[in-house]
Amino acid sequence: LQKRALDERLQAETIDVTLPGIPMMRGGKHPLTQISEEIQEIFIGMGYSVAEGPEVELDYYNFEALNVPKDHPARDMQDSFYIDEDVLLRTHTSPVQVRTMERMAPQLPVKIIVPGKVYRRDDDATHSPMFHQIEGLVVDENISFGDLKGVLTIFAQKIFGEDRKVRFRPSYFPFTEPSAEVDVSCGCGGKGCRICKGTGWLEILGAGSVNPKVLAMSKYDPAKYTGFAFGMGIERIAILKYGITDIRLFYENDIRFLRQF
Ligand code: 2U9
Repeated sequence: LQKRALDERLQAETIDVTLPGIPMMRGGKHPLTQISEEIQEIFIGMGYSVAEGPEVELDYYNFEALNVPKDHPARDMQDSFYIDEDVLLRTHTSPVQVRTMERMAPQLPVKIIVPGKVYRRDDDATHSPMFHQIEGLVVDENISFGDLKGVLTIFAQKIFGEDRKVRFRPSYFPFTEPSAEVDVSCGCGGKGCRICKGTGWLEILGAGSVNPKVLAMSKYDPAKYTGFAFGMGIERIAILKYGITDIRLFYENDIRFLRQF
């Protein structure tokens, strides 16, 4: 009886080991990770080191040390999420540059890029309460605005294409003086398209010479040293590079979007 039961079970539970298996879906890097790594590689190739720091920051490092005191109107554009009076979610990665300068002074050169998450009270098709930035900082003897132009021209051409042009428009940031918004020429060649909204230019980042007040607060003598800094949103670079229409697509994890990259 036992043998018969076993034989019956063996018959019933036969597995056809020649049937094809269930294919596994292969994962890939998120488009923001891909772009971030691509940007980092470009600057690493020009001799920059990568620095990182906390996302929960002191008001001092996020604002005060960057020449944005408590009553400064620039705070309106970077409204944050406060933990208490002195602690907040960082609104840019700039506090990491300040921390790095404090730690390194008086060593030279400071030549870093800082990737990471940042937080602002913003929420629509082109703004998210959390987004990603890469900022850069160079401090040394004889650093000029010309050096900044050279570095950012190489960067724009490596990310968007060697045939692209860049243009610098005067702007204002409390931490840089003079300051500029930087545009790259559009892939449509100036004919005007959906991505450049007919202008032929795409705004890709902000930059400038480091404000001497900021250098002094972080222990570098502005009479001896100069520097430049720049900042960009990684989402914005990806949106312009791929013609993406809504920033929220990056965070919804819809496989139909993600598998296109
Ligand atoms: C130090 C000194 C100067 C960083 C800079 C910008 C210009 C800038 C924006 C681009 C789009 C932020 O993501 S965004 O909204 N950033 O335009 N950022 S200069 O300047 C610094 C940083 C640190 C010590």
